[in-house]
Amino acid sequence: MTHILILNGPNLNLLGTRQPETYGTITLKDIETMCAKEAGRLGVKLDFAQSNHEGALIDIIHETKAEGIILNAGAYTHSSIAIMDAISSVDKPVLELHLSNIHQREGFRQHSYISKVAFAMICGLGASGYPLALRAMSDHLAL
Ligand code: CA2
Repeated sequence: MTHILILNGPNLNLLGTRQPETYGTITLKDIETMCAKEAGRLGVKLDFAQSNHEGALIDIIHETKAEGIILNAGAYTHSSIAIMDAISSVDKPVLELHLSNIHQREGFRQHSYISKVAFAMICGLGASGYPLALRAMSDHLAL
């Protein structure tokens, strides 16, 4: 069975509780539930994780048994050469995901280290981007 990890970075645990005008009212738990249903429809095994710590995210990337990783690295997207290097080190397809359209936001959000090592990127679709990313990764792994 295809095995996919959805990994979320810093502050995404706050989704649905603060700044609803930017990030919506759906919680990360709601997104996990949506993704679990989509995984069932697609017949894939899903791991869903979140950490506020750069090193913990890197450990998860190193240790996951998943064949593909969907990564919303949060603000580390724009700063973390270490996470970019971790992705390069594991030789697994990574799909970069963002709730917001980072290209319409502040200049410092418009550069992504993750894009350098991801095969694709979905952004600007809010929570709907998560099940879409799962479908896209499942299709990518089946190729
Ligand atoms: O749009 C995205 O998914 C981001 O990865 C979200 C990050 C941001 O730093 C990136 O530039 C784009 C921030 C996630 C913070 O989420 C919060 C949710 C509720 C309240 C406060 C922060």
